[in-house]
Amino acid sequence: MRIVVLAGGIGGARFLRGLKQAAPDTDITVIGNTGDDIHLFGLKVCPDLDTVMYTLGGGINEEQGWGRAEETFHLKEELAAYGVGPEWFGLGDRDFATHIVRTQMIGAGYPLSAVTEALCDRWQPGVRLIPMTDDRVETHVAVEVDGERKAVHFQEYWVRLRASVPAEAVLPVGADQAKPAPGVLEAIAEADLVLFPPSNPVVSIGTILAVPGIREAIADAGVPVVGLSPIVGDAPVRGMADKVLAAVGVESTAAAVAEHYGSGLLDGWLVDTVDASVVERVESAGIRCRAVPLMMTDLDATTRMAQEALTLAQEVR
Ligand code: GDP
Ligand code: FO1
Ligand code: CA
Repeated sequence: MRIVVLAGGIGGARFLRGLKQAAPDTDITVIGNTGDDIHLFGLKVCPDLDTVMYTLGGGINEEQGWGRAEETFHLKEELAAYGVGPEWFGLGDRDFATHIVRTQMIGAGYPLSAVTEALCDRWQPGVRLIPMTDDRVETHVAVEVDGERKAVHFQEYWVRLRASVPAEAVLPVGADQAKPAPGVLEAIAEADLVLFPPSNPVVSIGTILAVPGIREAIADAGVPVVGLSPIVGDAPVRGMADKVLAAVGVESTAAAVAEHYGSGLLDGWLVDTVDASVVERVESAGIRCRAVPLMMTDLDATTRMAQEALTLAQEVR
């Protein structure tokens, strides 16, 4: 069996650990979001790709959910001593090595997809990880700060501003001109199943779907497309999904997110048991829906979530 998963960072990565356990003999291709990518100190940083790679490869900081375990910050401190920022973005010493290798390879002419494959040679994530595109895409967020309307990089919105100002629009800059990375459309065409993990529907999965050709390939693949809600009890489990959903005019509920994807894309949708009352609403939108526990508290719970997604896929087939 071949499964394609569209993934952001923490939500996608943690779900993938459960999926690997639930479907051990399965060929899993992960299409990773690169809209969060940022260039800092001359280096290209790919937070969502790295979160998937480190989480599945055993190098993640488990408590934080991003960055390296056993990290130190000497380099950041030395840069700050020279007055070189930004100080608001925490790049650790171990993590820096990944960005140096990536940037060096890109400078030597390798596309991001080839670089990601090379980095994964070390981490052995047990899935094939492909960036959504080799082209530069950067999510920007339109905000109003002190009466001035401006667009800031997604990382500035989330990490520096802590999503404390309303997001008025979310712009995947460059997405309209981007091409799917080599292997992306092929993996979708050859898949038996496409899964949307409980990743951010706007700035993770929404950004991947904004790359021309990807949404169409999924809709045309003729295989079940099953998603898991990142919204539980009308709020994101963590992060700022409520803020960016508001920016695209979608309420922060498990049902509204399913309707936002729509029955043209989604065949099945899992909501948490606390949201069981929305099952009928989702089904009346033409999407098969079940309520099951959706909190990824540990690997066993996450594995059961992945099993539920596979069971729902059988039903909608
Ligand atoms: P990010 O790129 O690091 O923000 O990660 P993703 O986009 O992959 O996932 C973020 C989403 O994961 C957030 O909207 C969270 O609500 C969701 N999430 C995190 N942990 C859980 C969980 O245990 N259960 C569910 N259902 N969603 C979760
Ligand atoms: N998140 C933070 O909240 N603060 C940070 O300083 C920070 C640094 C960072 C460095 C590398 C990396 O791969 C991720 C990092 N993140 C940090 C997480 C990241 O900003 C976001 O959680 C994701 O991009 C949201 O999807
Ligand atoms: Ca992300």
